[in-house]
Amino acid sequence: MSLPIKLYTFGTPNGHKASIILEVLGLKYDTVVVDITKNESKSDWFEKLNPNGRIPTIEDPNFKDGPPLILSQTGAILQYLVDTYDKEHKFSYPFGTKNYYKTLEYLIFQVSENGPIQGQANHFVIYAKEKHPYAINRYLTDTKRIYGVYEDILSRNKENDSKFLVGDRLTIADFALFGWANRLVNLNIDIHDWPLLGKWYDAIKEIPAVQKGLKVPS
Ligand SMILES: N[C@@H](CCC(=O)N[C@@H](CS)C(=O)NCC(=O)O)C(=O)O
Repeated sequence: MSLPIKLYTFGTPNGHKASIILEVLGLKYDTVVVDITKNESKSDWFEKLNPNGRIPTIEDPNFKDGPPLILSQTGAILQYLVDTYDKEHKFSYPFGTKNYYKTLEYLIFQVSENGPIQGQANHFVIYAKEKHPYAINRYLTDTKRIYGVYEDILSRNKENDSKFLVGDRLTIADFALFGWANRLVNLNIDIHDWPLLGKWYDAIKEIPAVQKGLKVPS
């Protein structure tokens, strides 16, 4: 890889998923701050990159021989980065193997259930001006249910004492979840209420590259 990747981001759980994987893979990247509190994610210039108007987005000028690849949706970003830059499979499994598909399963679980449901919980518990007990209860209950599912996934992975979601190594399924697990505290939920997840969380949080990723944008 020669030129730095551009990361359009803000300091949110989805933004941190992207910065953490870039750090963990040791990739060169430049950060462009998109201040979502000022609605910059809905500005014309940003929506030209991502019609959905949400961070993060990456732009990889090294994409094959053609123009840069512009990519949004954290599931796609994380998959693209390991497919392209983790040729030794330190944080992924070879295409077509059982663990490749299990990683995909839990990555999709994260982006389609964990992120949106916890996001709604955040909205109704923290940001909504009017407090709706029905909505608060519904999304808090489902957020806790989903972390219970992850605890079960960890407990079923007997390789390496249930330390990882899939097989014997950290993958994008773990890093995707970590971005959101790191914000559970905002809902007054302690990840250590699930013993395996608590250990999983503490171990990932100690990784220096993860700590760097969590500080992006500075
Ligand atoms: N499904 C998207 C969700 C991205 C997303 O919700 N980003 C939030 C920040 S965590 C955002 O940009 N919010 C600002 C807005 O909606 O304008 C993904 O996985 O990348």
